[in-house]
Amino acid sequence: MNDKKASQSELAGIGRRKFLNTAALAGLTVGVAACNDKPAASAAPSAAAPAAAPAAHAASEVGKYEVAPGQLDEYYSFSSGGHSGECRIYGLPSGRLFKRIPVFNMDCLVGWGVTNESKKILGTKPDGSLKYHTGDTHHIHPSYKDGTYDGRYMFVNDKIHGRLARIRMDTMETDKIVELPLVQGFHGTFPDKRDPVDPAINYTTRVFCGGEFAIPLDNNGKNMDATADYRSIFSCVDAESMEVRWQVLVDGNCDLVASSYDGKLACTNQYNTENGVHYEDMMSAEMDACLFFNIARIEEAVKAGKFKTYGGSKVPVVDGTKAGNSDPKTSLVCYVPVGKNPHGVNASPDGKYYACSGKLSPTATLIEHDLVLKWFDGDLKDAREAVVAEPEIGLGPLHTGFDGRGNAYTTLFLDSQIVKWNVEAAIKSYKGDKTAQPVVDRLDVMYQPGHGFTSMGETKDADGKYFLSDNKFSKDRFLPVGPLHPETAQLIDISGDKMKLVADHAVYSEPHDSIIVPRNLVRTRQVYDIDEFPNAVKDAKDCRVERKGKKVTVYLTSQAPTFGLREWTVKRGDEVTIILTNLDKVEDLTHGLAIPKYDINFIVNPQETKSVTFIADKPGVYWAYCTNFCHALHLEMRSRMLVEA
Ligand code: K7E
Ligand code: CUA
Ligand code: CA
Repeated sequence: MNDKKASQSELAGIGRRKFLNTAALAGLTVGVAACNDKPAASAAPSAAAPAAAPAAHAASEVGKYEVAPGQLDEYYSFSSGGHSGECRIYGLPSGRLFKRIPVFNMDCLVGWGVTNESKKILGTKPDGSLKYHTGDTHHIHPSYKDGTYDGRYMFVNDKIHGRLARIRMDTMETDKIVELPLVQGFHGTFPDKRDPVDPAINYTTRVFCGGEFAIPLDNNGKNMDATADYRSIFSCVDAESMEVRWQVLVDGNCDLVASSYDGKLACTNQYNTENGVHYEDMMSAEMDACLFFNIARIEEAVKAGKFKTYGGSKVPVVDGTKAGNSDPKTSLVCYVPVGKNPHGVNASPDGKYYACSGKLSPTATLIEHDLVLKWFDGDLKDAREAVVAEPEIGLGPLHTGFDGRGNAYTTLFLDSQIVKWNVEAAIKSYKGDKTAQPVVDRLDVMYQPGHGFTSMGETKDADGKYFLSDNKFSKDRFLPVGPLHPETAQLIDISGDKMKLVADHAVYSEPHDSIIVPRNLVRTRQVYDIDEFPNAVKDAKDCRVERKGKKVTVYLTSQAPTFGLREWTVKRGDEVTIILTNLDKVEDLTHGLAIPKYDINFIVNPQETKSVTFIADKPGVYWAYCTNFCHALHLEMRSRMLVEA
């Protein structure tokens, strides 16, 4: 397969298959069955056969990618956690898991969803209970400055409830969550990289969000059968305030999202041009689209009052439909036709191109940034003319990473491969040059890759060292652990001509997209500043119980190996708020507080303050104890809560 002399159609691995037929589609819908239809060299994963082990390199070489005890990883990888609702931090190349960041989920370890502070971020109902307990994180992207990561924030979507969360990168904790109006299935998200108009703003101030599922705009149960009126919405959130700035009504739907390096455009691939409600309707058209949003024009339209509002939301919604945008010179949105049911759109690090993969077409469509701008100027007859290449690369292409050396790496879900293709060769081939060979390498992965991404590949500093393939199936790659398998994250060295598989990392379900960032770009703090918390209990001497009617506040500190109060007394029926400040200043010295039968469990990191509120409805003695091993006398670190009958 990897022989340089292999013909391009062999390398492309598609030959007879062209566009997917109905049988292959049936295979797609049942998951992995379609992977039987693949070249002989890439053995199909069967239930038990560990057949497809890569024989490409010696075991000794694999050691090169290990990180010895006491040594630090070269890269961080920040990963979404799918329907776990969280995000994770790994080290690369080791694949070691460092941290799970609770975002939309509840988390016992840190008390996310337990403390008052986290509940406020997550959002509550009028009775103070959490509005949602679930989330589905797919795409995680940091804020930018001058085309690369600035280490301030990461943004991540919740597909289920249509929420966007922000994670502070100094503490790696979620600090804001916003719910998008009129949106279900918020899928792709991407921060902008600079302002479209003001050159001084060369950093992220907006976050773009693609709404995948079309719904009635007044979703009040009165118009559910009028499916032709269902609409999808593209949203823009302010990166600082995390308020929704504006939204765009589109024809069809949004899926993944990318942003341009010059700040002028955001784009989303669209698999449901048909506006179908059932899956066969969504696959009926031969072509779908990639939509480009003209950010400056949209914001002018909002300023000029050319918007509507829907369903009780106050957010301005501009018209991005084809009917409302017939003249390119005033259009807010450009619809570029691409292969059937695309999945994924990625901007190349040089800012020139967007790769939009076919999924149901064995092609990647390459769209040139400047030509889209030309269309908006009225200088391109047809939006399709913005397409500069459409190489046939294999079956089920999804996501594309770039190496900064002119090559693209696309995951092939159905072929269970990564295909490396050369951008310039693809452009030449599209122009009719028969000698141009777009596909330069392919590598089997185990199995069914979803996202693949390169080190720094979504910045202008793409370094071309690693590609990580986040695979959806792992089957025979790890010891069996019952019906739910781990997923596989396969690390591939892309620094040479040939891709080299160098590690299999088992990861808990289910990562979608991740990024790989050199360690020097991430600057975290290990100890909080006590003054960041207005309710901090700054001295053990300040520990006390204050009562106002039935409301009782317990001021508490922790300092290994004691809490500031040996016991505290409340009355049955009191509303009790415990404020706990960790006075320890030593790095890594975290304490916890758990109260049996009261469902309280949270941690306080060095110099951090958190609080919980509950009704003392059960009289008796309750040992409030430290959960986080902190000291030789950790087990002795406990106080009594006395609830009088
Ligand atoms: Cu392909 Cu939600 Cu990015 Cu999953 S999406 S893989
Ligand atoms: Cu404090 Cu354990
Ligand atoms: Ca379609």
